[in-house]
Amino acid sequence: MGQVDLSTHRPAAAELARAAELTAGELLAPPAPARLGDVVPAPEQVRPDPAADFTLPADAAVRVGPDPDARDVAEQLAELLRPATGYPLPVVVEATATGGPLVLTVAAAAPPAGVPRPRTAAEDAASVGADELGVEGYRLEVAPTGVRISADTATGLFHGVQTLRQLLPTAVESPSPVAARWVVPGGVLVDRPRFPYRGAMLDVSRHFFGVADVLQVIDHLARYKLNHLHLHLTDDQGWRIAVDSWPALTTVGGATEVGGGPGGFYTAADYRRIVRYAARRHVTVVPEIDLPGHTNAALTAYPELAPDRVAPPPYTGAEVGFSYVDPASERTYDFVADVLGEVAAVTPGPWLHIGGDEAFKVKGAAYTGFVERTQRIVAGTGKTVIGWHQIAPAGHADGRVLQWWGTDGADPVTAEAVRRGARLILSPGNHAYLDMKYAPDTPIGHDWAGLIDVRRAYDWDPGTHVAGVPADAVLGVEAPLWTESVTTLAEIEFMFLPRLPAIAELGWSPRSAHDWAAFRERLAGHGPRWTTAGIAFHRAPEIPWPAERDAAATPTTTLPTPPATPTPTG
Ligand code: TNX
Repeated sequence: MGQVDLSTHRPAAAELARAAELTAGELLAPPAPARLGDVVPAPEQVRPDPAADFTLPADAAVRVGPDPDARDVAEQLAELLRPATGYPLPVVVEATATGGPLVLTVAAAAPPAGVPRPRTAAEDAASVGADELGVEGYRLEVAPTGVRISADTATGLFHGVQTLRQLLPTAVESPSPVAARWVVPGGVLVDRPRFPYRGAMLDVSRHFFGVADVLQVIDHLARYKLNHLHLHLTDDQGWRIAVDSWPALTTVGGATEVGGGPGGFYTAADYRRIVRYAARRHVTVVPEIDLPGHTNAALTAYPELAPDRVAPPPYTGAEVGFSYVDPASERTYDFVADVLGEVAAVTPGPWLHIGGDEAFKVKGAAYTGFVERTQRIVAGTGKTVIGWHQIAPAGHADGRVLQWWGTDGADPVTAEAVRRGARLILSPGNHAYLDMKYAPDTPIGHDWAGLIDVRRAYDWDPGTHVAGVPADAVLGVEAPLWTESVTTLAEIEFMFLPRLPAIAELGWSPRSAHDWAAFRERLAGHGPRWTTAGIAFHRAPEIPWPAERDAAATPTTTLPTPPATPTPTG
């Protein structure tokens, strides 16, 4: 565009708007139109129709049936689109959703006439009918007249909305209005997850992260169809969840963190807010109370739980394995029952995680006896127990789940627990541990399980990873982030992105879609999206990020400080 001298020429508002639109068009138009399959995690079935692209009109409404959960997803779609488009996007509730630019429907409605069903040879083999979408699947149809997302549940609709978000131009991530053509590539996409449990863990004990940070983390999970947030709430360095019957756990046990900072904790109201925010995004919170080891913070508050009944000093280092509650004391089981009872009562999800890792000083029968009794306490709360795979030697408990963090898939003790009925969540330390450094020069993180670049995070198969464990015993995958060296939300994002989407794809996409070359291309487009949304990430050299104005100035090892993002609400 030519320069305009504003001192002599006062353009009318319409002219300015037009100029802004042209500039935005130049800056923001993707080099090539988005393709229907350009989604992370990769969808199960994609049938593009280049003749069926759709452009969102400024007067579009979001139409939805009366189901309250579906209405809420429609609301969230509108909330997602309003900031960048500047369009009003009212949500219109109809008894039977008819046509229109944006339509969300729940419950196996037949697809409208004229929209082709997927039917390539590969797709035929695993073709999903409208009645087989399951509890999380969805169908997204893009025609010139509109976009329709249909699912059997509001959760399926929510995942469909996340897909639609990725199919819109990058500028949709802008927190303020952008003049752009909001084009969605035409065709039909049918999608559902490979595994029911797809998660990430945030350690809020080693460093404490406030509610606002956790809500942002939930948003990152939801984008990639991860449906569980595991909160590691207690450890040696801090107890982070209020327990009414043992109040000093937080007032005394929550007062510091690694490095000696002030720590912090969640009140019951804080925790409820996290749970509610997650639920709205179809994410289940999994609380972990790590027992019998990793309990120094609890012992500082209640020395009666310590084997020698002496309060240890607060711990602000990063060693593991030295602390434990006395497995021979009845008082310990009162404590365990009270804590797990209260945490269960504020947790709507089905899971309670009891830790069980690295209790090096509680050996043999003392350890398995403690775990078995704690498993019974969990069952008494009505929840299903999860523990780190160290609990494998303890007796089976109904439905129990082991979270496997080994680095060698030959693990006969875990395989034996699976034969006795346990299911596995896979978090292999050398692929899924997001506290591992990317490369030797990564400024934060560990390397005890090796370096984990994006390819290493991506290149493994949860269905076959542990010898003797069949795919149907695998509940899913989880990417843990331990935070001994992670202190801010920007650092969380730096370690999460771009590896979290790799783990998300392993959990969601069919194995037949696994393809590193295609994944890195699909992932590349997310860099500009994160930048536009003010989200920090690691510019991993393996990913062909599109050129950005400041790309050359950003070395791959720095921790970018993102622009201030609005505090999430709701
Ligand atoms: C091992 S993995 C731990 C944590 C540490 C982590 C650091 C597991 C269940 N326990 O206590 O934070 O290594 O990578």
